[in-house]
Amino acid sequence: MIWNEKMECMDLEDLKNIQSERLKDIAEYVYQNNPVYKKKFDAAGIKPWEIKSIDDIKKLPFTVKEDLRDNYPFGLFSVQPKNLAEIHVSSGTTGNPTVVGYTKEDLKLWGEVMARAFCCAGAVPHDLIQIAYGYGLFTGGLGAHYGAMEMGLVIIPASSGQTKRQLKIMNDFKPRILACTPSYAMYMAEEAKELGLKPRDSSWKIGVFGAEPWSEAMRKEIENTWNMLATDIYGLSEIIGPGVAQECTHKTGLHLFSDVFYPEIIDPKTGHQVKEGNKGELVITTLTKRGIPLIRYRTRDIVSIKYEKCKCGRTSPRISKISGRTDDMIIVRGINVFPSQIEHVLLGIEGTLPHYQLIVDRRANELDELEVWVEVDQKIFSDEIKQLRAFEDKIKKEIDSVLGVYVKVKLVEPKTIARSEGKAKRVVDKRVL
Ligand code: DLL
Repeated sequence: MIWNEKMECMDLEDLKNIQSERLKDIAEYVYQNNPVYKKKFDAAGIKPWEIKSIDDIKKLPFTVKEDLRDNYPFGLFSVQPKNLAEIHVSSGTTGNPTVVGYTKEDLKLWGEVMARAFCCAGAVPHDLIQIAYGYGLFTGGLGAHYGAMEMGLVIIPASSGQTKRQLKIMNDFKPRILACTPSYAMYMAEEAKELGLKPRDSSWKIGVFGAEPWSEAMRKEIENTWNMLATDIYGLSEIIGPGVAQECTHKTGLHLFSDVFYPEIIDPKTGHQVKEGNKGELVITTLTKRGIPLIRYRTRDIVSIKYEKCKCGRTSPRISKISGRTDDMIIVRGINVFPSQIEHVLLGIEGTLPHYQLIVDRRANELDELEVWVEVDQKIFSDEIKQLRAFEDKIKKEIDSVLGVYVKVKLVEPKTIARSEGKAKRVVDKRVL
């Protein structure tokens, strides 16, 4: 089922016309209503009325996360706080958190795009959905909630955590859809097995997983373990939360709802758009949001995009699975490494478990070192030291042959690495930079 056939299957020329109209409108709107944007536009020497079509977007200045932080809490908003309906906060590791706000209209938009997303994943009205993203200031829980409400799903607002209770709910109420982070889906499988449940017999048949990078190998692992279709959902608080893009059941890229979120893929160094199909940083302009519309927001997420029509009938462009973030990239002896690439290699090796962590360190005046901690089967642990070393070597060689980088490997026993009910912490950075 396609939630909004008119918008999701629109002829690309018509879509471009809508995008152009909306860009003109939003550029004018932020210029009139937000002093920070007015200053930015003036500094770039562009007036909103000079924007004639979506192709002129290149003339507009970028927005970066620091703009939000520097203007904490409400400086980038285009409405007075009293005219908002809801506020969310995404916690950063340093400095001020990022604050975003929604007007009533924005909340409707959020419900709309999330309803599109659930339909993409294969949900139909009256399906039961267990929402195990955190509710609260994080956008995952409530965003999913509004979409589920909009499309008429039966909502179980479980929020994240209390894993035994999650499993009891699944077992007793038999929801067909599970929405949570992929790492939490794996954690729940582990707990289920310990409780004597058989994950493959579970009622969950569709997973709507996102909020963190996860590899194709992890998808396979989840699909095999739970006997379900695992789909990828992407989004970020600054743009709306979850609901920016979502895979359909063909799993050939995530449909990005470009009538409302206009995507560009740029070379992060030059800021120029890259050719269709090439990887680069995703930049998004919110075309209709009112509370905190963002112009050319640099997500730091790395994707490629394609514009061909999908087998499902949707014409909305598709982005590739997010391969990493520009700021998540670890440079080991000059080679760029993303955690998801390591994940892919690890999960392809028989005997490893889907729980790992990357430790980055740098001794004084030396190069960065990467140590990969990975849990392995108890069976491997009962092997002799010699066999353990051989297994470590096998992992090192495999990583070297795929990524061309030499790493250290440390095998650890099951349950050594902290489990996550939300976003998993894959990288521990010990460098003092
Ligand atoms: O994570 C919103 C969300 C909630 C998306 C639930 C999907 C599901 P933030 O906390 O602001 O918002 O984090 C946004 O998370 O820029 C990406 O780096 C990463 N991210 C989100 N979805 C994916 C995904 C929510 N499917 C940041 N694959 C983004 C990889 C993802 N990374």
